[in-house]
Amino acid sequence: MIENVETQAFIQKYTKVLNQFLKEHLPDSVTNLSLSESMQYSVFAGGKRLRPLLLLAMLQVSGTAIDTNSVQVAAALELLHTYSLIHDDLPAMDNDDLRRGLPTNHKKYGEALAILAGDGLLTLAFEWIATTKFSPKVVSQLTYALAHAAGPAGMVAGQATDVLGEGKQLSFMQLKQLHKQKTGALITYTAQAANIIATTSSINQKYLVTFAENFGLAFQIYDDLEDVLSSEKAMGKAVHKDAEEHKNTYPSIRGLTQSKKDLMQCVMNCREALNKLQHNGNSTNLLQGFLEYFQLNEEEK
Ligand code: GRG
Repeated sequence: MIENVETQAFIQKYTKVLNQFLKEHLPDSVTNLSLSESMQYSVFAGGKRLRPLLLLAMLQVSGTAIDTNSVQVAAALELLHTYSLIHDDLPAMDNDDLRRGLPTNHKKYGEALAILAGDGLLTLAFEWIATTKFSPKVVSQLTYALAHAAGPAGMVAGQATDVLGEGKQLSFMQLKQLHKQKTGALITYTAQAANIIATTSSINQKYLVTFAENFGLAFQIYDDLEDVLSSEKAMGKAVHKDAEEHKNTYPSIRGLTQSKKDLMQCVMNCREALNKLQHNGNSTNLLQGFLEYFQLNEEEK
């Protein structure tokens, strides 16, 4: 899907590194076999590893060598992301039977174990950050930023607004805030974490954050658009659910044409942030490649 050769090679290399890290360390971190199976099921169900890859790519762009400690933080972020999807799919939330073309965790293991698998992944993410060999200062900054992004001032707050807003029409500003928190906060963390870990001062950190903020919003608008435009087969999950469930989405509030323009604006903001980094002497081609994710195919344009 991604044609940028540098980005493609990076994704290929580090997806392997991340998967290997997860395979080596996840089973040892869980002492109950059924819980372990349920956690591993969702972690290895075919996720793109987008957030950890972005974090590692940002480190590379900032001129910091990627070592095992950074991979451990990136893998922790994937654990946390996986928890959010397991809980999001539960009957009390989105009530989804399919994710990535496979039965959702609660469909396969039952609701109790799915809730516990999510709880386990969330807490283990913080354990993995705490046990890196980074300095206590870096560990504490990484921990605070992740708790803030994922918790009740970030992703959990966004999810609450989403669940409680079903059937009620949110204003555009409220929708933007919801998306920023529910999906954007964890993606913005990739830049915050890279800035905390970075050992060089060669990068203007605020542009990396601007890139990630716009990437996060673009990611959710794209997902909203795909729910309207794509088929169930292509998505690996049920589609057209947002409209059926009267969910607050970009297409429902902004309309299809304006949503596509909003998506393009976010992508342009990402490009602008990268251009500013480029002016400061950083090679940003690797991150440019990640923007190809937002291309709509011919029928969707
Ligand atoms: C349950 C507290 C709690 C939060 C859930 C992120 C989230 C909050 C819900 C997901 C809702 C959703 C489907 C949003 C669309 C964008 C999105 C986060 C898609 C899934 O992320 P990908 O595409 O997943 O990175 P993969 O399958 O690649 O891991």
